[in-house]
Amino acid sequence: MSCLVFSLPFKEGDAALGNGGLARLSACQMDSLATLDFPAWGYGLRYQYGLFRQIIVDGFQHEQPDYWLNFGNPWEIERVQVSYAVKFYGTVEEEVSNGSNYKVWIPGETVEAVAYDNPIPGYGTRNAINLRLWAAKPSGQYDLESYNTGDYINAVVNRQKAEIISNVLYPDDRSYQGKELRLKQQYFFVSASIQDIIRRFKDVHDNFDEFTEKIALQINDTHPSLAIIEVMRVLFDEEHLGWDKAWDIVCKIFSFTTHTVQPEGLEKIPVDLMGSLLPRHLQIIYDINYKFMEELKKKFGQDYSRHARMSIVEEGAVKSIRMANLSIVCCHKVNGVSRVHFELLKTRVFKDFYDLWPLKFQYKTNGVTQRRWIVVSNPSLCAVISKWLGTEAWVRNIDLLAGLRDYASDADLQQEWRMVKKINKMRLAEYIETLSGVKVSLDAMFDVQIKRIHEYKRQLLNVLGIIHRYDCIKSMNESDRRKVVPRVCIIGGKAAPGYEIAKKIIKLCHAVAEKVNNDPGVGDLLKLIFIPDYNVSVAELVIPGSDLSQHVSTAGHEASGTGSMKFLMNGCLLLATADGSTVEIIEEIGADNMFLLGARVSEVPALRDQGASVRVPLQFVRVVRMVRDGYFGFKDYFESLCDTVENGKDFYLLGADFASYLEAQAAADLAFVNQEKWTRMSILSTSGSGRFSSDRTIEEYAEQTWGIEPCKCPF
Ligand code: OAK
Repeated sequence: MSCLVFSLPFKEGDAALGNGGLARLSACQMDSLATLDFPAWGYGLRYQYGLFRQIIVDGFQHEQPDYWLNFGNPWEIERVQVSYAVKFYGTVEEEVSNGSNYKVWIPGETVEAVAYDNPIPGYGTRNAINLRLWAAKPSGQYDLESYNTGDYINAVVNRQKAEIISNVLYPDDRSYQGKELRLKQQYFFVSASIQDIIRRFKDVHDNFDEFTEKIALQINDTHPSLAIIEVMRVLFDEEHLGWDKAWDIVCKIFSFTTHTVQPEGLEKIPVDLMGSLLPRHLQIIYDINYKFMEELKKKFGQDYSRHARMSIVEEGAVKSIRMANLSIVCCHKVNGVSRVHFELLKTRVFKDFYDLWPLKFQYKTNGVTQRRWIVVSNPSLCAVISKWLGTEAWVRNIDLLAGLRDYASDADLQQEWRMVKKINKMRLAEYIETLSGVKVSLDAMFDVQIKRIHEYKRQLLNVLGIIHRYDCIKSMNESDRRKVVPRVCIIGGKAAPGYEIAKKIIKLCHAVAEKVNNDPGVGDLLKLIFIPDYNVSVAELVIPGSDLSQHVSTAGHEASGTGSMKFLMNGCLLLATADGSTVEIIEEIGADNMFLLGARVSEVPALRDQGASVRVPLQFVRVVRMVRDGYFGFKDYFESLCDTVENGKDFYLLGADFASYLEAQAAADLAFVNQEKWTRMSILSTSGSGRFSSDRTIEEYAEQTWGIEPCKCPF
């Protein structure tokens, strides 16, 4: 049995408080908010256990807890004095005050939320903003009943249960299982944050007249969307502002960004669960929905199927609250994260809502921060860029990167550029050797796919392509072999613990690597490395050392994708489908400077309709057969994986795109042989990456959605 555990040589581990692209996007946006002097705060949960650590045993993924606070966290400031009581369960009663009836929520359980502040300093400015994370602690009021009845032991045990709420991050970023603890986490986070926002506002204001001018709240996907209902509850039930005034405020302060494409990926909370945990919130949701349905009737008459599609409450075997519908109804803006995503929202995912409120819908193409993804992770490239631009100002003003375009063919820059890449490849090669024992050639093309493992992201397409390459090399004569461009194929990513097929893809990577890497007849021409425990620190090492990077999701499935932007900034060439933000990347750097493949968004439905009769190349049939026949071992285990791409079940169209994938790979080989051409393409990639800085995204949000301006620190 072989077991691989490896620690990166960095000074501290990641605070892995998110699953993937969605959370990392927020981190980039916080850096931009601080650097651009915006007065903004972020809120989140201080999980004791972040995303699991992935270890690989005999090629299989195993999960280990990530107790990241083991050695303390020097960057956070515990604010014991900033804490709020968060209520759960209980009943709703009526109360008369000043001649009016009000609802009062009598909770069944109360938990304390304690603030931990994580200052985020801007770059080149004195502005620092705050990321406030909440930790759950037992409340003084917790289970008073047991104390009173003398059940001391039970009372102490129950107090400890409170802490469970912020214990662990759910590691599956997409499936919604209607778990009570997850809903508890969401409300805990939301309630504490809203109490904090209102308290901070009330510290300097006597009434709510200026609330909508001072506060803008951005809902990052639907996970915090209960915040909308919480503000409604506080303003209506506790502040007694009246329904219309409270509703007006809510609609003005909240905006929503959706980060998904699949309608089936949208979050739904079972009504029974909501009613038991948050009884008053469920009533408010029903009231909002009732008024919304009345509005629909006025607008569309008796079109009941439209009403049913748009309703916040979904009827069915499990009656549920559709959190996306709730967010759209209550927010003044609904944002997509790329142009393709926006088109899909308008025409498919939220078509009914777009027909009703076209002006609500917008998009802000995602971006990443150059300060982390170039300056911190690639200091050598950073130095070369500053030297050739004659300034470091691009670190705050990314548009200046375009100035590199003029030197893309300059022999001196090209030489320095290649040297930087070599240094980064050396670093990566050392890392690979330490963790896997495999020595890789620096002359080989480092071809990388690192991201969460998902069927739609098609790591399987990559592995099948590697098998094809291996098969070709095996059948070549000596003179043909000499023409092969050596490749080091690197794959990394975590599979959700319960995602069987994703775990099989990881195992297949290892099984193929075992065969290929130990085949003396192949040698340096092909190596396959699976990098375990992919995380941000690993990305910082891998991205600068990559030549080519793959972003090959089936068109129409990746809302944006931000990994591609990090590679682009680091001068890696992209091998990609026209999906998510790649479509906009093509516009910036030109299709000639990348390797495009696959069906386009508009072609996918027709291909799917063809089912088993879709045209699939023989090479595809052959490589799948090799896996099925046990060429890489584990014949029975891989059978269900092969079934996902054959016999009319190839939903993600690996077979249909395979020929095009191989062509794109061949074009990459051809370009790599001509190092001048390759380096030019690489420089043009970096110089064209300016649009994909989170600084631009944040400026767009500030102007078009939040209506805020920079607020420079006066000292
Ligand atoms: C996860 C759970 C629910 C909804 C969305 C996600 C998610 O991770 N979405 C990802 O967001 C990124 C940031 O916008 C995008 O770049 C990815 O394409 C998208 O999958």
